[in-house]
Amino acid sequence: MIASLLLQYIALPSLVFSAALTKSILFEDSTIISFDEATQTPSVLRNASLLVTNDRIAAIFNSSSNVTIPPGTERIPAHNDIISPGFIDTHRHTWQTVHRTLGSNSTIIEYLFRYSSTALASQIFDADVMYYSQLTGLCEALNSGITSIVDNASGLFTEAIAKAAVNASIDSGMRTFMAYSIREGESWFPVKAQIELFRELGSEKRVRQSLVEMGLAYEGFDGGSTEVVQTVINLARESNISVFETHFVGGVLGTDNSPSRLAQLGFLNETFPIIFIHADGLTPADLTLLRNTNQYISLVPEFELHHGQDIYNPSLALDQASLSVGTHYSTSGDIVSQARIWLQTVRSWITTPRMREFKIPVNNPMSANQAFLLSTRSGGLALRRPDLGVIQVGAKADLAIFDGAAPGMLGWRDPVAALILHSNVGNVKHVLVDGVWKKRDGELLCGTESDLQGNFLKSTRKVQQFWEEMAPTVFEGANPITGAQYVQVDQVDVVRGPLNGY
Ligand SMILES: *[C@@H]1O[C@H](CO)[C@@H](O)[C@H](O)[C@H]1NC(C)=O
Ligand SMILES: *[C@@H]1O[C@H](CO)[C@@H](O)[C@H](O)[C@H]1NC(C)=O
Ligand SMILES: *[C@@H]1O[C@H](CO)[C@@H](O)[C@H](O)[C@H]1NC(C)=O
Ligand SMILES: *[C@@H]1O[C@H](CO)[C@@H](O)[C@H](O)[C@H]1NC(C)=O
Ligand SMILES: *[C@@H]1O[C@H](CO)[C@@H](O)[C@H](O)[C@H]1NC(C)=O
Ligand SMILES: *[C@@H]1O[C@H](CO)[C@@H](O)[C@H](O)[C@H]1NC(C)=O
Ligand SMILES: *[C@@H]1O[C@H](CO)[C@@H](O)[C@H](O)[C@H]1NC(C)=O
Ligand SMILES: CC(=O)N[C@H]1CO[C@H](CO)[C@@H](O)[C@@H]1O
Repeated sequence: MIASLLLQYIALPSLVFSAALTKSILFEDSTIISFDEATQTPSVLRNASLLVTNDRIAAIFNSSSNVTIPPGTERIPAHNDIISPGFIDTHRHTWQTVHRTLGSNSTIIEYLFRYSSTALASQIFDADVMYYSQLTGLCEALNSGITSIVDNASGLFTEAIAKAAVNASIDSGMRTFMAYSIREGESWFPVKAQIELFRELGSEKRVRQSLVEMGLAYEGFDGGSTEVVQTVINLARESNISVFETHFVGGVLGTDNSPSRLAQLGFLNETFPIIFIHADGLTPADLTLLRNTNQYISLVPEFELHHGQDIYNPSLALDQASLSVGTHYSTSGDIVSQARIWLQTVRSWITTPRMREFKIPVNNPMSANQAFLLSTRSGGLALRRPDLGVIQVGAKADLAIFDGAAPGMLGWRDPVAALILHSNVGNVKHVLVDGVWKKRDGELLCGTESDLQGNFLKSTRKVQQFWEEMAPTVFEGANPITGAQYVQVDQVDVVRGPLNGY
């Protein structure tokens, strides 16, 4: 199997064209994390080279193969490097970048009613704030080796703000699946106008020629009006969408857009992918539906643990799961951190109960390889894009290349373990999206056209002041959606004596 992978070489039409029409990059003599279809595991190729031609991986080979390198190919020595597929984030509210650090001790209810409230945010966001917040967030993601994002960033606020978000996504060069949300009850932006704008954006030449593909998001399957639910279903079916997303939380928080609920509405076994974000309330019936219709969930480990949400059930659906950051307003913005947190959490869930029975586990329930696949290929499968999240001939040239000689990496034997357990964002040396350099030798090539830093800082000051001046939101009594009681929990103090600050 390895041999057939190694010697993969297909005569892409572009390879026989003259050098002027093609652009090739050769990463020479490296370690490549490919994928073995037969065993469905990562396959490590050592002393191997990778040829990128235009937007695709054109060849993977070693010194014993006879591959013709197109004239004019750019040669990149990569002997100490580890070449990984770019990471895939299947859900992020990138627009919230400007809220960074504001929610360091926030609760989920405060997030829902305050920081993610588009009604509140619309009081301070304008097209500029949106553009710089969105672009900075996407640059942060590219810097960490993420090459595809499903963005829950548009269709909100106003037409100008939504357009600014799309502009930032195009300008970033991130492969973006823009899950444009249809929202009911926003007097300033009625559903009809939202749909018109969705259609307009999808038909714009500038968008069609970019790496932004339009998708849809909707949160009202369990409470929206029948009319809007049907409108959204029809819109999804008649538009050529790349993805449909919905938040499936359930439990004390409500927002129960479960696979079971969508199946009841006859909207689950569709030709496009439907991604269920969080899936905290997953039931065995939901899991069966996901498997039968091949739809995926999006795990958001760090965000959920920050708020103490119960994410045990989704851990039983890992064969239909992908990873995401959700919102980096209070968490790290890279997928490797999500993979690492998830890996160690699942390990602990499975082994701790056995140790409490005075037993000693002799095997480890989850491997670094499994975490790596969740970060890469599973995201591609969630999007029904087998050409994303893998290094194979013919796949998209979306790559994250790590410096294996960095202090925290040096000496690695297993490149997958090196990435998942030992790397940090600073070790990401090169990033390519669609064959285009987005980071090269540690230098980020994103947002270079404008004074991104200066403009982003202006936006953060404005937005931070807005939240600081707003009275804290007080939660008392019961939640209006589910009736669950609000409760105070114990606070931790690392200093002896009475609770001082926090
Ligand atoms: C090239 O790949 C083949 C197939 O995996 C392997 O047997 C061979 O040892 C490799 N050669 C070198 C020089 O790495
Ligand atoms: C890779 O190349 C090095 C020399 O650069 C050699 O020592 C090593 O055996 C090779 N590894 C494989 C797997 O062929
Ligand atoms: C390599 O391939 C080229 C053309 O595809 C051929 O002319 C050449 O003889 C081959 N070399 C070896 C060592 O097989
Ligand atoms: C975190 O909580 C402490 C104590 O309530 C408060 O002083 C601090 O401002 C909070 N930080 C944020 C970012 O809300
Ligand atoms: C988006 O970009 C286009 C093309 O550069 C520009 O004409 C338009 O004004 C921009 N819209 C916003 C809201 O920034
Ligand atoms: C549908 O969208 C994809 C990209 O998401 C595009 O490649 C394809 O051409 C579109 N098909 C039609 C009929 O517009
Ligand atoms: C989903 O739809 C396809 C195509 O119409 C059909 O073949 C398949 O049986 C359906 N699966 C389920 C679980 O309904
Ligand atoms: C911008 C934005 O947040 N859009 C949608 C994404 O998901 C939430 C649910 O958490 C929707 O309410 C938003 O409209």
